[in-house]
Amino acid sequence: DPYSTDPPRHPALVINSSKPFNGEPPPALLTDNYITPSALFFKRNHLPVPQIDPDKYRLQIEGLPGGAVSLSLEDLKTRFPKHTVTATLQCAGNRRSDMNKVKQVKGLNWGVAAISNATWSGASLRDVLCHYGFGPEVAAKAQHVQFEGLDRDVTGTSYGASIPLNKAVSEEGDVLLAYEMNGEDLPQDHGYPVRVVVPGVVGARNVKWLGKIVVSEEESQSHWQQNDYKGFSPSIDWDTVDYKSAPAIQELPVQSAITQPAEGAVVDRDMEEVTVKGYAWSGGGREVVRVDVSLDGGKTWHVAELQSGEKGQQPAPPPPPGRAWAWKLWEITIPLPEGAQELELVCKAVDSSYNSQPDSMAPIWNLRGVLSNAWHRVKVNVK
Ligand code: MTE
Ligand code: MO
Repeated sequence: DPYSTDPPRHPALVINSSKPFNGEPPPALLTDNYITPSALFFKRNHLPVPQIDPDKYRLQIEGLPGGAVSLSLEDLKTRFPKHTVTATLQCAGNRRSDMNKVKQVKGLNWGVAAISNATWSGASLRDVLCHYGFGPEVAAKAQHVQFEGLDRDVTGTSYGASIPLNKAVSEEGDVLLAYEMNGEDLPQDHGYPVRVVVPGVVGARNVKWLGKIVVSEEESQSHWQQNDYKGFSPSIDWDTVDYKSAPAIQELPVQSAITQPAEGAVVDRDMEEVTVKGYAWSGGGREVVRVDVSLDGGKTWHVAELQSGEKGQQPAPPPPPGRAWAWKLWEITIPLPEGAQELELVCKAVDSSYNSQPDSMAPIWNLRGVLSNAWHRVKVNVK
């Protein structure tokens, strides 16, 4: 069993698949912390977790003028300054279960918690590439930076993905070769000893157990770059889909979800009010500027209070424009409408480009169930 050496996991995780391991925290736990504890951070593995000896670990870099480079973990830690970034990771399939309710899609049936927020530290990818010869001549030719993981399937193929070169080398891109998560060595499930953190970009490009970086004219040819993680029209089915016709997902659209109360929960009428909590985030460094919450299915709205730090602590300083990589938690307490027996709670977020979420899933339905970001709706009973 290639999974027998997988690490132990937190028992609270809701398991979507155990081999490979895919799990998410219960929604109410997710928003208890601004920085998700690593043990509760959602885990999305396509393959067995590789066992990597840190003393033997090498990171190969190809496609730079000086020829191939091979770095040890020690090299990465000592030759380059350590940068720290707080960034939210979201799987392309987060909230797939809501899309599944419209019509069956293919993929893991994620709830609302295939998203988490952590503080990552490591070398800046830009620093490393520039140190080994990245410059205008390379930029004139290359357009992508490919990443290969050290996890392999039975045929020996490893997980792979790529990002646009601009994102990789821009000073404002904040892409990390991370060796720490929340102030500790990366946990095994999250890519020990090194993973790429591409803030603002879909989880799938944040390659774990990083073995190789290739600066190239082409995108990664991996299955996960070419034939997965792309969006299509609702009318496209498995007979008509042409994966070449759509671009690989990079930046994600604006997203929000309610984490409390849960679907079907009972709200006590005597309390005379209800508290609703959740998270909101947008891709590409666009900051969430507002979250609207409704108790009546979207007829009337209330503006939630946004939180960007642990509760009761000093909020994080506002990020520079275009570099809002971390989510916002939000909360609001609203008086119960008189006589209401059932409430349809709804949330929707607005980002700094004034993008907002679509009101329903059907028009954004796609066969793989990705980019599932319609208004989140939760029904509760008042008793
Ligand atoms: N990297 C490798 N090497 N193997 C993987 O299976 N899964 C990707 C990405 N990087 C994956 C990977 C996907 S689809 C997501 S959503 C994120 O890792 C999940 O990261 P996490 O497990 O740290 O939450
Ligand atoms: Mo993912």
